[in-house]
Amino acid sequence: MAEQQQQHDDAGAAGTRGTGGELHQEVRGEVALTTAQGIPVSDNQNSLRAGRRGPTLLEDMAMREKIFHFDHERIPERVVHARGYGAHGTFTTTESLADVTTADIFAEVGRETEAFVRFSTVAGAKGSFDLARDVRGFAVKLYTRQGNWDIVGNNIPVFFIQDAIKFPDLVHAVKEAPDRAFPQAQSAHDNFWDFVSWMPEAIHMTLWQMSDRAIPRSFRFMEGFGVHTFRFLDASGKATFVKFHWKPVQGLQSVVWNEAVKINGADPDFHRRDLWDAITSGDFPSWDLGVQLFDEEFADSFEFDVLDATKLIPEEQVPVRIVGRLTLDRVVDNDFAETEQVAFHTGNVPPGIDFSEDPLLQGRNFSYLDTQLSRLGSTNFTQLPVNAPRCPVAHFQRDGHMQGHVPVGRANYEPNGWSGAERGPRADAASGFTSHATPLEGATVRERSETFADHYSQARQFWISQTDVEQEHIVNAYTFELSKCDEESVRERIVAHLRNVHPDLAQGVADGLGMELPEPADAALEPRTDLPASDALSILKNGPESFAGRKLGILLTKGADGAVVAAVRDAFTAAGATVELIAPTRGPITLSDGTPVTADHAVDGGPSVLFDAVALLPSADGATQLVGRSTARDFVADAFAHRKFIGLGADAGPLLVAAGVDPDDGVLPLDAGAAETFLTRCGELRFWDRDVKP
Ligand code: HDE
Repeated sequence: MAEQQQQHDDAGAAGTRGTGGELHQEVRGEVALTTAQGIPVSDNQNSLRAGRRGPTLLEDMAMREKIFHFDHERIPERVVHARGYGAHGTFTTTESLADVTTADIFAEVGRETEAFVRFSTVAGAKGSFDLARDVRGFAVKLYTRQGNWDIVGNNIPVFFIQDAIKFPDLVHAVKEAPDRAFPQAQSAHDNFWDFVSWMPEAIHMTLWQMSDRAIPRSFRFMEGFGVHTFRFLDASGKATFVKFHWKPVQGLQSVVWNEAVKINGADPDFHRRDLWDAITSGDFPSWDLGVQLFDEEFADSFEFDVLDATKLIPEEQVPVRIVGRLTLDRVVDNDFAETEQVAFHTGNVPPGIDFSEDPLLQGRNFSYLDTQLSRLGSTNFTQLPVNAPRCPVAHFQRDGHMQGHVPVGRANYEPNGWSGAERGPRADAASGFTSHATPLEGATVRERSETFADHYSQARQFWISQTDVEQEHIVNAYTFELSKCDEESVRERIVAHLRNVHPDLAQGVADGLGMELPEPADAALEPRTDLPASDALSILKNGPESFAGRKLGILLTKGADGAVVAAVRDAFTAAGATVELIAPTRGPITLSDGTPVTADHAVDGGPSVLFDAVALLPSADGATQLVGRSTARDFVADAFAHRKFIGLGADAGPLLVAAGVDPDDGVLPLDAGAAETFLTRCGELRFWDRDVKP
């Protein structure tokens, strides 16, 4: 048998990576099926039984082992952020920060650091849909040469609560109600808004959550934020405060709510499929890492407390300095082994980076390590390939469930009198992790500083920073969510808070709900009205500059004009966009010039919500045929209602009429010569001037 063994081929289809079992047995040139113990299996179809029609024998160890393992395949899902999607990449330092931090990752320009990222929704279960209106997790693990650094952030720069002690209440409130076990993956229900209505500190975050930030078009088109204030430490121990930002090179983009609802039905995996498709097609998404650096003096003079995670520091006040770029260029080999088992922890910071006293961050530093034990079942989860540091690891932590290391030598304690290999590692004050020498004072109290008391001013600042379209979406979102609350008092208490944010917002929501304006809620501190608008807070002011990375859907039929289809396809593909074809059936069809094409979607399974813009290029006969199909009419009506650009082929007119669409300047005549113009207009992504109410 030994001769038949071969070295494990990492790329082998049935292979395993990095878990021992590196040797495969071979049979007739193929990898031999074995049990987990390596015993070759002779038959994987029939269990061992007493006679052809007799009972199965307990002695069938191959079957027992197989079913035993299957029975225990699942592990507890994350208590929040259960639904997520991960990818590998590289972080490249583009600016040295050696003047403010000893962190090795920022020591020199050009340094490359391996990275793993997991994006997620917060409230939904692991199997929930991608386009829930929700905050997105944006967790980054950087395998630095001084150990793992995790920036466990979100796509929104502030949070609902100021103190970690409220986190279980917040999460209980937003998740499905415990008695009825619904609703799933959404905040549009009484429990969530009831909780918020008693927690004015949450109001600022709900403005972000009701904005289109909570329905991103893709993980690729959203920002990430470390949220809390951290510290950088230089060699002398001097601290500089820092906030972390990830800025998508692809620009920001969201969908509209009516579209999100339909995407969840058409493709519940919309976001994960998007990331998978982009990376596997070589269109690697990137984010610039930016830092906002400031000192104690700024912190003392700033209008809000930099330890309060319900506040941000406007970029106009402290500019974001770009110091590196993260590029995701490899999908995982195995979702469970990598994305499900990856364990992030805010406490994972290398020397040169330190925490602040933010009470939310302090609570997180306890929670993340703790949760991994119930999720991954052993303190040895750091040995899993996705969690293992890429730098050497040397410590005296020993044993525990599923210990995969085999430590050698006699010493498992320190200090010891052994020498050489027996002696083991030693701590070093010069190169080891050090904490900032923060002067602290005061008696033990359960009190919050009054510098945390202003709950509305930044909410107002966010509101006035939005474009009209974005404000309209925020009003609609609050109206939708509160209309799902059966308790009138909940609706009233929320609108009472909104009165402290902005009169237009409160009035818009009250009108949408058909209620009288309640009295404003009592405010701990009088809301300020002097904070200026900040353009960085708007999505539409920070959109992309082209259609690159976006998707065009071409609805066509047999006999469609081959020259136009080719011109549009070539123009969009050359610009870095993806083009997909939608036809009455998936089977091959022939275009007018005899070109055979195979559709990517049948029209019933390829609604326009899956695309950023659409072109209608049926033949005259085809248009007549499509007019009779409700899904084709919906394709057009939805694209129009979602304010998408529509390219209109010479014979597509009847389809517009059937969809009830009255063409405007966002519906562009499309022939072979107009492909480039259409592409340029599509770069604006939406025709926001269109006067429609989806
Ligand atoms: Fe988390 N959070 N969180 N959180 N969080 C978790 O850790 C927690 C908070 C965030 O893709 C859990 O491994 C507490 C803020 C992300 O694996 C848990 C508090 C921010 C992820 C946990 C917060 C986040 C988590 C669940 C209040 C943005 C997914 C499973 C003090 C800055 C990471 C797990 C991944 C996951 C606790 C608040 C981001 C239970 C106690 C604020 C992106 O440990």
